Amino acid sequence: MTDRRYITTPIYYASGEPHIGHAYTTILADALARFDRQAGREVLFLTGTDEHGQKIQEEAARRGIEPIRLCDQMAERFRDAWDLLDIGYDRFIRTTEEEHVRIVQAFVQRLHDRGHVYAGEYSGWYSVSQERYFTEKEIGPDRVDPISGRPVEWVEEENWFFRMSDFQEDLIRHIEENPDWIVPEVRKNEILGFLQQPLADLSISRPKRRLRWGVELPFATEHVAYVWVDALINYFTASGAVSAGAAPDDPAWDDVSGSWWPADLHLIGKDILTTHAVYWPTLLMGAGLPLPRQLLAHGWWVVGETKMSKSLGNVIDPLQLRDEYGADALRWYLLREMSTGQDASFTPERFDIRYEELANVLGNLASRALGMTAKYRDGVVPSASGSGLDTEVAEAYAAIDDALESYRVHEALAAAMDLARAANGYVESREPWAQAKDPDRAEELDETLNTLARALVVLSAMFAPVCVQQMVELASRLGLEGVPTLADARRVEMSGRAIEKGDPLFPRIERA
Ligand code: ME8
Repeated sequence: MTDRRYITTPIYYASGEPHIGHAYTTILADALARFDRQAGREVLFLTGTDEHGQKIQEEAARRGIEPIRLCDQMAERFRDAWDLLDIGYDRFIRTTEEEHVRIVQAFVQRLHDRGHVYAGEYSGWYSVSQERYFTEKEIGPDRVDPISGRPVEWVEEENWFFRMSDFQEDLIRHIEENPDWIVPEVRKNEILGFLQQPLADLSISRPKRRLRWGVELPFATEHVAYVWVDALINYFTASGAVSAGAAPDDPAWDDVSGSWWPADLHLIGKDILTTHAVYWPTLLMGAGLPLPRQLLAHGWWVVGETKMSKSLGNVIDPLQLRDEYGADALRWYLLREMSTGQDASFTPERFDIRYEELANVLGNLASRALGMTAKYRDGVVPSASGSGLDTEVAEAYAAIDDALESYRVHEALAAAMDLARAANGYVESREPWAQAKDPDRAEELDETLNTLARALVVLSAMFAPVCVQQMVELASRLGLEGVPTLADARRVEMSGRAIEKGDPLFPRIERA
């Protein structure tokens, strides 16, 4: 494994407010980035907003403002939301940035110069909601797009095309030779199934008379780039592989080795799998660039049976949940509740159950261990040679390593919670309150309290990528400078350290 990792989220449409779905992908990326940083890797974590195209143009018109005003407002909203949810991205990209616009232009010019584009007529069924064409088969007799359920429109126009079909065989070979390139496997198979049909060429432009809000094609100035081409290139722009001023034949395009390109992981929802697993790699092949190392397509948050989405009007506001329960609790719920890759149903009841787990297992353990150390040993962790819970700690480490290897974040978190549960069980079996009553058992009590303090240090490191705020708090109550890395956590010397009891980390919340 490299000691650098470049992780991306989709760039979200600047036409709507951030919702739980966006928050999920971004929190997942953030937690993975935090686990990586904890393991000593240098990370570039990219997110941002997708600001061109018909969807944005129409939303701005609906609101009676200029598209750029809408984008400015929404980019700010996404940034604020990510701050409130403790998302530590390294770069927030906006596709209206000058740097990105110039790189898109150089990229498409490069495709042109390498002979991969041609002008032609296009006709087909277009979904503004998804900003893409769908086939007759995909839209079915009702003529709605299969993802949002919204009607599609018939479009006939002059377009520039990318010879995507030329790369079909290479793409199939790439997927077959790299079985983990698309995870989970069900998504890989979906793409391989899709690639059994001949691939059509990709329309990469829109005439300005229909759509003005986009990046002008340098070789056909009466057209703008198709928004998905513009959007996908964001990952390349932010890698710093070529500078904004670089010509399409600049040698930098042929040697990206010093840069962050290729990305290690594109995290996406399964709704945008085709664009990422077919359009994007073939565009990169056309431009002569290396492909991203991996795509992870996660499932959907659904309400009842349907996907949560702005166009369906059934979205949950993550910031409201954060105001009620705190960012840590929301992050915990989303990451613990969804098995990476599968759909999950959002319900307030499940949210409460997951919150109670934090409060009653982890929070309760901290209260008990810190409280008893305060009460029985004047707030100083006693020294002891005992090795209580060592087996459970080792098992939790191994389970977390194994789970993270294949992005089963929910399992890694379950293993951490299991350790907290085991530590509560240890308290029950040791009965420190009984040990405290009997002066002959002072050494036993020392061992109990020392073991619990060491377990809490390890737990603070295991939960820190998710419960960002309260694990910093816990580490500080344990007398530490900050949360240790996972590797260091099991070696922290606790004997003689002054701790602080404090209030519950996850207080009981009365539901209105
Ligand atoms: O598609 N459950 O942007 P978008 C889980 N701009 N995740 C969900 C979700 C749900 N119900 N709803 C949305 C776009 N998401 C393009 C992307 S990338 C070059 C361009 C998440 O605002 C999930 O990550 O519609 C999904 O892929 C993404 O938001 C779509 O966000």
